[in-house]
Order: sequence, then C-alpha cells, then structure tokens
Amino acid sequence: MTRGRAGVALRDEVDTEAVAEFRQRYGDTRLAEVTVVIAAYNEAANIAAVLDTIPSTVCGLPVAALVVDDGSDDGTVAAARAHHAFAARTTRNRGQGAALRLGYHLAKSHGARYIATTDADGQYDASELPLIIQPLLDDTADFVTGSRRLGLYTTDDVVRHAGVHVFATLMSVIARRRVTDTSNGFRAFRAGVLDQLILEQPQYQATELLIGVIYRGFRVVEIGTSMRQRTSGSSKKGPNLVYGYRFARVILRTWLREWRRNRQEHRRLADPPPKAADDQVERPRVMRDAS
Ligand SMILES: Nc1nc2c(ncn2[C@@H]2O[C@H](COP(=O)(O)OP(=O)(O)O)[C@@H](O)[C@H]2O)c(=O)[nH]1
Ligand SMILES: [Mg+2]
Repeated sequence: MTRGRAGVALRDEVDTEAVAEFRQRYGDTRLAEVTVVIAAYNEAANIAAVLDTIPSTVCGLPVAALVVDDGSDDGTVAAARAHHAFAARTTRNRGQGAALRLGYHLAKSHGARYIATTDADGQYDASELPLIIQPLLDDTADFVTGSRRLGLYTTDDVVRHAGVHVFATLMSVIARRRVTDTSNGFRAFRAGVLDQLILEQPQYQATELLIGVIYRGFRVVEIGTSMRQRTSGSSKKGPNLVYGYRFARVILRTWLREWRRNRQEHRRLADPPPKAADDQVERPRVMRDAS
C-alpha cells in the first residue's frame, strides 16, 4: 500500500478490480445514510446470521449492509448477497484492515453519511446500533466506539482478556485520556472523518483508526456494548502472542506517525480537526422511529 496519504482513495489493483466489479453489479446505486461495513474472510457459516440481525432503520435513518469479502473461497460473498447485503469481493486475501478500507471507500462514494462497522463472526450485537449512531446524530461525537469493558464481555480466553486491559492502559497514556477498549470492531463515525485519516494497516486497523481520530482532534466517545464469543470457527489473526506483538507494533508505529504529523502541522493533541467539506453539508432530517 502507498504510505502516508489521508483519505480512502483506491490503493492497488485489488481495490480497483473490486470497485469495477461492484459498479458493474450495482451501478451508482446509493447506499443508505447509515451503512454497516463488514469485512469477511471465509465466514459463510456466520455471515447470514449477522446480516439477519441488522435492523432496516436505526434512529430513524435507513440502514444498508455492505460486506467486503476479503478473497474468501467458501461462498461468503454469495451468502451475503442472498441475505440482502451489498457485497464487494476482492480477488485475494489482504486482511481485515484493507477490506474495511475498501468498504469505507465504497460506502462513502455511494452516499453513506454515517459508517458503522461490525464483524462477520457474530461477536457483536447489531441490535445495539442505536447506541453508537445516536451520539453522531446528536452531534456530540464524530466517532463512537463500542467498549466491552463498559458493556458486556463473554470470553473464556484469559490471555485476550488481560491483553484488553494492558492495551487499554497503553492507549490511555498515548491518548492522554481514558480508553477502555482498543480493539473493538463495533463502531460508527461520520463518513467525512475518513478524509483526514491515514489508514495503511492491512490487518490490525482498530488502533490505527482510534489513534488517528484522537490525534486529529475528533470528538471520540466510548459506549458500553456487548461482545460475545465467535459464533463458529476461531480467530484468523493468529495465536495470542503473535496477535499481541503485532497489535503492539501497530500502536507504537501509528502513535509515532500521528505525533510527527501533528508536530509538522503545529497542532496539539487537543486541537479540533481542520474543517472538512463534509461539515458544510446540511445534516439529514431524522424521522424518529420506535427504537
Ligand atoms: N483475521 C482476519 N479476519 C479477516 C480478514 N479479512 C476479513 N476479516 C474479518 O475480520 C473480522 C475479525 O476477524 P477475527 O479473525 O474474528 O479477529 P478477532 O475477532 O480480532 O479475533 C471477521 O469478521 C473476519 O471475517 C483476514 O484476512 N483475517
Ligand atoms: Mg472475531
């Protein structure tokens, strides 16, 4: 991937091909105002159940699901399309971060105003979408991230559990504010936020996103949400120690990069982000629903 450019422009031929195929299938269809992007790698056994729990409206806004099949060979893309999701497919597996980035590009260029993410393995509860969308509509946050420690966490993996605490402490030092969960994949943000973020991690994007939004001065809010065990299969990110090592490396590299970037721009951590074009656009009118 090309380094150091902010925004979600296409990076390589895998992106270009996937977008061309997406446009051939869907034309310039507008996605919903709230688009839930889901990166999926060989999740045919889980994706249908995840999609079936995504509500059609959240806080009065229409919702669409956009699955990015990250080079699966188990029929994930067909399962997604059979369950009313928009789906893009890459010709090879690159990692969750690269897949999400492509999803953000598609969501933004097809009209999404708010982008949410969840996992394809059933670990998050889509009925909790209002919790992470409402602060964006209230204009009290630009980026809302779920926190298992403020919400509900079921796991029997003590190493991972300890890791969540250790990384949260490290992140709190880096961010100079309390952060309780650094790797939560259930989050939502204004699509315009992406214009200012550098996203180059092909796999471990969670902390790159989080450090990015905090160092750019966006209003970041953590909300207690639920996190369960995977519905089936096991994590594909490697054993805990490898995961932990790579994760720590991403945190430290991103921290250094964002710290330098702010210094070059004579910005301080608490400075608000430069005004983006997206902020000029009138906010959508929200019809309240029962949720
Ligand atoms: N691990 C992994 N997950 C991917 C990849 N591409 C997309 N994903 C999706 O990213 C999400 C998180 O992956 P998972 O292996 O469950 O990671 P974990 O929850 O952090 O242990 C799932 O929805 C995967 O299907 C990839 O290359 N590797
Ligand atoms: Mg998982």
